[in-house]
Amino acid sequence: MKHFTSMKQLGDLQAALAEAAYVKANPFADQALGHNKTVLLVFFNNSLRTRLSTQKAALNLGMNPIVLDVNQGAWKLETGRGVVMDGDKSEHILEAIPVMGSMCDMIGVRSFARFESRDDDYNEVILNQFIQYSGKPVFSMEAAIRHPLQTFADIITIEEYKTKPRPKVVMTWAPHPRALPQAVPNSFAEGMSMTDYDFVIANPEGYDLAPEFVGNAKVTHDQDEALAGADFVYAKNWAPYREDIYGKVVNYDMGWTVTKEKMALTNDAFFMHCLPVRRNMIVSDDRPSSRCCSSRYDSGGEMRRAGPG
Ligand code: AN0
Repeated sequence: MKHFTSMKQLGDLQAALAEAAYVKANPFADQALGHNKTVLLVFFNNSLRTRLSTQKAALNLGMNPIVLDVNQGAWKLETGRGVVMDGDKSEHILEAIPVMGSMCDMIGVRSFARFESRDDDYNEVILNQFIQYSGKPVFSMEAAIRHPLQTFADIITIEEYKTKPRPKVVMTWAPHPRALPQAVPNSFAEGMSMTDYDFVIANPEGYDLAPEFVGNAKVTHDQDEALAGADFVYAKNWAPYREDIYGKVVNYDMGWTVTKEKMALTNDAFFMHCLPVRRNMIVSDDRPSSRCCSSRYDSGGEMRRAGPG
């Protein structure tokens, strides 16, 4: 059975990009594909863009989407093994998943890193139970360590806006008040390794991503050096991967916020962010000289002058 949980499972990236371009140009061409098929979208965490765009994609393909917000209206699910269920969780995930599987033909799952155990997060214990027990093809709508739908949309956007064959793409860490998962930056780095772009990661000391995701990418702790000559600036906060500080906010350095001055170091770069973005934390409102692109499916590639408001 085919699952989609990592960029690598896309196979040939160029073929996937060509197919995506076709689907964007002909959104209703495959209306018959999903006839009488149901896709269940299971959210353990909040979502705006993924929730809307995945439902819209399903409708465009003639499928029936069912959305389940596990924490709002369903029984609270226990996910650990051997737990005495005397707390607030009424049902075990082992009973819930087969029911979900029986009601649909494929399942999308959003389950963020919990930062309780690095091993549990990096072993994708929630997502893998859906793969094991639902009996249906599973796709990730951001799981603990990867967000391939986001990355695929990001690469489509870069392909649409790049003005040279091998643009310089800089993914820079930026400050945030809460610990955010590594899924988006991990997948972005994984996706970049499938392209021939000039890819650089800039992050403070202690914030290096897991080596399996960094791969052969250039990593620097000097943001200004990374931004020099960039064609795309991809800003993102993530919490540390390092074992002793895993999932903790140990750096709040506003010197890493992407500002107008920082963007002036670039080659008039496009600014990108997966959203939601905290203004004047990740990126300042005063970046009007830069260009912005937002990359989400059917709104993908939308570009606007980046003024405040
Ligand atoms: C999530 C994250 O950083 O992984 C979702 C991004 C698409 N962001 C927040 O929780 C704010």
